[in-house]
Amino acid sequence: MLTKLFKALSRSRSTLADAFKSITGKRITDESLESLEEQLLGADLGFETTKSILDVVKQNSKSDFIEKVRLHLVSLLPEAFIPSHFQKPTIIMMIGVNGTGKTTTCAKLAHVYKKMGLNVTMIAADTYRAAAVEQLKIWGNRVGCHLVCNDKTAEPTAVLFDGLESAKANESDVVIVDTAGRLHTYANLMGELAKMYRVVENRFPEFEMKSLIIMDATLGQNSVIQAKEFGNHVQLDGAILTKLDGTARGGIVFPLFQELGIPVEFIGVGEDLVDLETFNPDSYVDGLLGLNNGEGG
Ligand SMILES: Nc1nc2c(ncn2[C@@H]2O[C@H](COP(=O)(O)OP(=O)(O)OP(=O)(O)O)[C@@H](O)[C@H]2O)c(=O)[nH]1
Ligand SMILES: [Mg+2]
Repeated sequence: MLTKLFKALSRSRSTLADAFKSITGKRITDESLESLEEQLLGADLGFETTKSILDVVKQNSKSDFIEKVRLHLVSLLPEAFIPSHFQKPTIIMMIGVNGTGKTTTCAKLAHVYKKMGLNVTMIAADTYRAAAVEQLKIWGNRVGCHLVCNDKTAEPTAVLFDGLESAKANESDVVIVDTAGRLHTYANLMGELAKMYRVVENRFPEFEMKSLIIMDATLGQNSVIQAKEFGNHVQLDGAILTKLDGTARGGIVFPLFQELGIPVEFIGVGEDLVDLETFNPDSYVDGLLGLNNGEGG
């Protein structure tokens, strides 16, 4: 059976698989390596990863290099993410630029944790975009989880405070906070994010906090640049890569980890509640290379 991730990676796979197919079983020449390099860069693997793959191909040109490439790619990625690995009740701040999929992903994530039997609260702390709260309310109903919002305030920190009080009273295990889309250049919005973090640190020490950057994979290298800029302002503990189903840029996961050291935790593979896959390097690489139907070796 084809996994959802494997299907979502089909466009990325066609670029990459074609690139490797074009040199398999042939004598490797400078021209063929150049063409491979071009295709790998085109799939957003980034310069460093591309260069290291070319080295593997050159060293193994006489053998079946695909297996070597597979092992090499897996070694460049973060370990498989295990959602249940956390000690204390956890707050997950969902941040990123406009339209990357933050609100949708809040709901998908709530669904993942709820299915694990955990008590989940979502906090609608995007007080900027009209209808943002309404959007999360609809998702909250579908997930069937506790949702805290306040249409009457334009102060995200106030919503966060109320939400955390409520999550505490409710004995929530996981609190997912939807925030407004912002660019690193919006100094006031970045300052506001820092303020929200301080509220958690100072007033809710019983929670562990982590922030995830939600990145739109269709933006390719630009999404890595955005993440870098965000990382200059706030601590980033992980990333969720969305919209993998609509892009050939699945290679972006490599520069994200290689250049920024931000591990991917989940992958968005569609617009539904169930379209979120826990990141696993073996399945991901298999999906990119067209091996094992994406079932991870
Ligand atoms: N195909 C696909 N679409 C997605 C995915 N994740 C989100 N979307 C779509 O992307 C669009 C934007 O999603 P939102 O969740 O509203 O994004 P946001 O980051 O909250 O947007 P702002 O609050 O305006 O910054 C919606 O149409 C979603 O359905 C995904 O993994 N795959
Ligand atoms: Mg939103």
